[in-house]
Amino acid sequence: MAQGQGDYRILHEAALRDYLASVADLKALLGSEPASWSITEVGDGNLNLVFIVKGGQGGVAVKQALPYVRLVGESWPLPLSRAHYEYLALSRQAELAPGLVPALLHHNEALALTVMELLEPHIIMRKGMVAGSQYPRFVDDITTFMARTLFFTSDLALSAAEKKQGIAAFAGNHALCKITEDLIFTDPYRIAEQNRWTTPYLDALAAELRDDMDLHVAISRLKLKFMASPEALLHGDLHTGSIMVTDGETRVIDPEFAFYGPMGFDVGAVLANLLMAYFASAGHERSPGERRAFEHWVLETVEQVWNAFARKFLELWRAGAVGDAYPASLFAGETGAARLEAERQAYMQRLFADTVGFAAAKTIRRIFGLAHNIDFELIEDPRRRAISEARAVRLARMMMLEAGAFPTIADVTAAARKLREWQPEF
Ligand code: SR1
Ligand code: MG
Repeated sequence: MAQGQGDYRILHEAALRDYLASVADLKALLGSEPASWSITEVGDGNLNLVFIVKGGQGGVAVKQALPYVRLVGESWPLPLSRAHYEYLALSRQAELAPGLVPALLHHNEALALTVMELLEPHIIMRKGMVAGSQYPRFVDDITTFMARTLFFTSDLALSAAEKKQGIAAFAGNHALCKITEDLIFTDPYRIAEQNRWTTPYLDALAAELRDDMDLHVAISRLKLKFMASPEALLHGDLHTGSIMVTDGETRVIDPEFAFYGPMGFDVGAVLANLLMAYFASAGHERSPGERRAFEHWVLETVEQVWNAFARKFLELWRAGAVGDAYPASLFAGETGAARLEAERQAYMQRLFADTVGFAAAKTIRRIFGLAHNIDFELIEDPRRRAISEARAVRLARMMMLEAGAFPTIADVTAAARKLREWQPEF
């Protein structure tokens, strides 16, 4: 049956039960009588409804886009088409990074609804990190995910025509890009109704962000790069709330912000959220030094994420760059091979600089913008929270303004380690 936009309705529990029961494969997968299925709404993100449905045989996760931003309400409409782009991105990521995204079971375009494999006993990585848990598989999995999804959707691996078709397929997701353009690259640096921060401790810092023209130039350069550099298919919102983990598995979820953008935006998102978890950790301590082992692991992970990502990306490039960029015919012989290798190194150096800048932007938005994260929010004492946040912001400002001071990832972790001991005066 053809389904148009008019067929959209929000499926709450009863309607969802009827809908799932009407899809033969899902009914069989869940097993038992539909009336006995348990249906629980578990969405704690900012945009959508998410249900866990369990039957006698099995379970599924169901995600439905709302026609507005859940966090704010109906006053902020948002296109349902984001469910289409999420489905498209998940399908592509499943091809490129098998086993690292949830399996897709069903999609209904008109209902903006997707049914996926139920990830159990996985938890949202951010929640695990607030509790101080370490994830041994994370580095290898997330770097495989990023290296493969970014490399294979770039001009290094695709023909110019394929690449442009990819850009076109995601170009309509501009409303989600606009959220990022506003909430990450603009609002934290100006008076905006929806901004918030830990007041009164961070009031002065918030005012500084609004007055600092060097910072305004730096964030605007990053914004332009985000808007005008379709290097590869990005996840677009790759924070630790978009990653589900167990000790042995990692799954990347929620790519509704997917579009063709600068690679450093995804890599920077991962690093920023690890660094925020690091700074927040002091606020979760019940006794001094209690979480040192966890904090050591987080900084080690920051270093390993960049190093393993860069290694894997370069391996893919060296092994089979059949894209239209850097034509093999221009790099023949020993001299050509040496020049191409030097160029690869230079490319990674530029990507690292982008990554550092985007990581800084992703940090500042979580402390002064609309959407915060539980790493900091769950620190109950506002002064302790502000201390952790001020340390993260100080590092972020340095990363944005003094890019030259961070030629390697070890320079970032060294600065973070030092700032962990800094006591802001408030
Ligand atoms: C209004 S949406 C706020 C944020 O939630 C998503 O997770 C994205 O990070 C977005 O910026
Ligand atoms: Mg999300």
